[in-house]
Amino acid sequence: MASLNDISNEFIREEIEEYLERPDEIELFINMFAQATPDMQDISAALIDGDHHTVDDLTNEALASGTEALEIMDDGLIAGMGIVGIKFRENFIFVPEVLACARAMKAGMAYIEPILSESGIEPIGTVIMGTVKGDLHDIGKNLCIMMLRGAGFVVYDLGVDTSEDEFIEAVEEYEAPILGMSALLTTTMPNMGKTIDAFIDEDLREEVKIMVGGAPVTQTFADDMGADGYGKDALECVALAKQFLQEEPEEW
Ligand code: B12
Repeated sequence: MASLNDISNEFIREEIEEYLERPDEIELFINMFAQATPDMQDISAALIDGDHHTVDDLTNEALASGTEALEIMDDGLIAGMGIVGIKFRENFIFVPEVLACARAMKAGMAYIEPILSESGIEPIGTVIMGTVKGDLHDIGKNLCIMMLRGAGFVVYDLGVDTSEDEFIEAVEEYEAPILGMSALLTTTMPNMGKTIDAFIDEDLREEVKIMVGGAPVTQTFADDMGADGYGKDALECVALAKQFLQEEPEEW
């Protein structure tokens, strides 16, 4: 196991010492940042600080110096957002600060997205993605979309606060064989199940494979509501979508 001193960035060391209390989370984040390069730690630090200008500059510089887009996304942006999430959960920071961090994350993602989407491969399938009704969280969904596009999927993004009818209309309009739903709130998670029920009511459930995700969602929850798959991160989202292509649902 790594120790705090294995993290070169002083700001991140202080953040871990000051705001993390659970031993499992302390260990997780020390290990995560200790294996990240100093440049990636700097990106995380700027993101945690809500400094979108610095995230913008550092992401640009890291790409120019040859760092892989995926490494920047995982070790820089997502790692930093993990600390932000804990500080928010424990009421050390509030919505305005989190929004500043989300803006910083978006500044970095603006460079990453075109690279991950630019694979130039033939489209392999169509996916509809959206955050469910009542839920405005879209960072994770957008990461999934970025990775799906990078893997060759055509993705229609319905955005946030998406109603059952909007999901159904999009699946019908684009004859999409795959639907992905995201939820970050325990109060909005049931809307995934309601959407699945709405597909059943419309006699469309057999036409589409449905995957779900978002921090509070679990495999058990996904199974209980009748989803075809659950993914814990953007890589699993892509793996699921590819797996669904192998098991093509009924033709439109
Ligand atoms: C950023 C954030 C916000 C931002 C959202 C900005 C934005 N544009 O998204 C703002 C400030 C607006 C916000 C608002 C609120 N938030 Co908020 N937010 C967060 C925070 C800190 C980070 C979420 C995030 O972006 N994570 C990073 C991404 C990369 O992770 P992710 O979303 O989980 O996505 C990954 C996977 O889950 C998966 N995935 C995601 N979707 C999908 C879909 C599919 C199909 C698949 C396969 C995989 C998949 O892949 C993604 C990439 O790896 C979380 C804390 C946390 N730990 O999650 C709280 C959190 C989700 N928020 C919370 C709360 C309470 C709120 C508010 C109600 C606060 C308030 N009082 O107003 C409001 C709700 C607004 C609303 N109606 O939605 C709570 C939810 C608690 C609960 N049990 O329900 C959390 C957990 C914080 C906490 N208190 O602990 N929030």
